[in-house]
Amino acid sequence: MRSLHNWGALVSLFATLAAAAEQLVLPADFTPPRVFKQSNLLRTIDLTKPYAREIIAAVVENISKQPQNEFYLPVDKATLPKLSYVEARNKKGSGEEFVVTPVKYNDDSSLQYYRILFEPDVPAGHSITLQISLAATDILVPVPAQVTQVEKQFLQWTGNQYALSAYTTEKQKTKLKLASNEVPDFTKLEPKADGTEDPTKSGNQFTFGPYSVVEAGNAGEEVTLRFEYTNPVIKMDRMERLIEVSHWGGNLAIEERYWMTNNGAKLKDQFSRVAWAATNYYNPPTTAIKQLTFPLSVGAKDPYFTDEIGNVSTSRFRSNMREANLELKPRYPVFGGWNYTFVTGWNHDLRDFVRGHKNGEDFVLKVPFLEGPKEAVTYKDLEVTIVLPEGATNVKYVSPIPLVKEERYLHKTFMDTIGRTAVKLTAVNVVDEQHRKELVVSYHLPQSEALRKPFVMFSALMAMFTLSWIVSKIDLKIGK
Ligand SMILES: *[C@@H]1O[C@H](CO)[C@@H](O)[C@H](O)[C@H]1NC(C)=O
Ligand SMILES: *[C@@H]1O[C@H](CO)[C@@H](O)[C@H](O)[C@H]1NC(C)=O
Ligand SMILES: CC(=O)N[C@H]1CO[C@H](CO)[C@@H](O)[C@@H]1O
Repeated sequence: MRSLHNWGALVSLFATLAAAAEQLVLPADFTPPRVFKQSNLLRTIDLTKPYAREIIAAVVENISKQPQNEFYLPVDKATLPKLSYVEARNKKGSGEEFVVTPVKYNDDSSLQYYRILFEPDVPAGHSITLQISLAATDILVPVPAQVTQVEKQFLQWTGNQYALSAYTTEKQKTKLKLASNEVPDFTKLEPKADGTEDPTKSGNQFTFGPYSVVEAGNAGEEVTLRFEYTNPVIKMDRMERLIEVSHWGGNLAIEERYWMTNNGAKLKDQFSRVAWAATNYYNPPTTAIKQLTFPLSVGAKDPYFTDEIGNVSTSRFRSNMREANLELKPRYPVFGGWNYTFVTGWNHDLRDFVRGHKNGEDFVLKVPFLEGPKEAVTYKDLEVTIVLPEGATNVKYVSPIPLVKEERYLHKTFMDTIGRTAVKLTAVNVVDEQHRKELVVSYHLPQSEALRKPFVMFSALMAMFTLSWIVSKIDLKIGK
């Protein structure tokens, strides 16, 4: 096992993370102080995948007399449970990430807040270019809700004319990028002051605005767009990923359990195998889930794919020095409203993922938090469990995505004596953009523990041997 040299950097990383994870509680009557104004704001909403990705770039000016570092982002209460992540960074200069913390204040308020902490402070009279990125799942609704096997599928987005803000915005516009050019319905607002229409359309892009001064808290009118979506809306209602570390076997085993659903327009009428076979011939785009391709880490081996019925033989695995692609074909095309549950798994050499300190007792595991298919997909409930060897202590981790829960327990399997140290991490509303982000886990494994498994195996073998020797010495013959 190769050793890790920058151990100090790792230790300080864990310390910083613990500090950032604290929660922010504010009084129930909290309103963000009006210490900033936004002189220019551009909101870009990307609807090319079955979830919404929003980027807000704004020039934020400190209009108070003191340096300021707390910026508040309002979020609709209804959107809150659908949010996947909220990130913020300084778009100019070094581009550093700011710490973003959800605010706990008044559950009844229709607006909730995230606090973005500027580091360093913004001096009075100065401005910064703030970039906020966020994603939300379950925002796009199929309209109509049901289509036949051969009809087109349309998704509808509903949102606000203006970007929601806790500060006055002097100038702003919103750009939407849709999954296709075919947009049968969209909200037409009053023409702008210069008589041009609002929104303006160019291919699959729509632009609302530009608008002049909008006061804090004014979201404008509700706007909707309905556009064709030619791909399936793949949603994992639940996914459980098990990462098992075995020092003794030098193996990293990964197993994933999926509860998949197609959240697109539901299939109207009976499924026609004849019509399906006919379309299969020229292979047009379909809103049914026909295949998932998992780009695994290089070196993946021994893959398997099973469902309720058993092995699924229509999978393909192509692996070489540069890539390892696992193609899984469900037993049937998964149409809108249909479910499919399956299990897949594979192995890796442990040395590709674990590094040891030169003392031989401290280790760091670096592994993707989740891998998942290359198709656009969202995960409602995601559970990642890391099972470490027996006797592993002082387990610390850095998660690349926000978590809602952490559990630690002992996982017992065959030939284990005290049970293996396991950590179960739960996240919600995870989106495919978060695939392959790395989870870092550090742990202590005394050398005496490394010998536990072989010792247990050896003792068991010895006991069996002794027993059979004793048995062979007993004279079982009847009479002489
Ligand atoms: C499933 O496939 C694996 C490997 O291809 C094989 O070892 C196993 O026996 C199969 N199981 C069943 C139930 O067919
Ligand atoms: C699919 O799964 C969801 C969530 O687990 C469930 O609510 C729904 O009833 C299932 N649909 C079918 C057709 O089995
Ligand atoms: C005290 C102070 O300098 N306030 C300034 C904050 O920023 C705004 C906008 O740049 C200025 O107009 C204020 O004078």
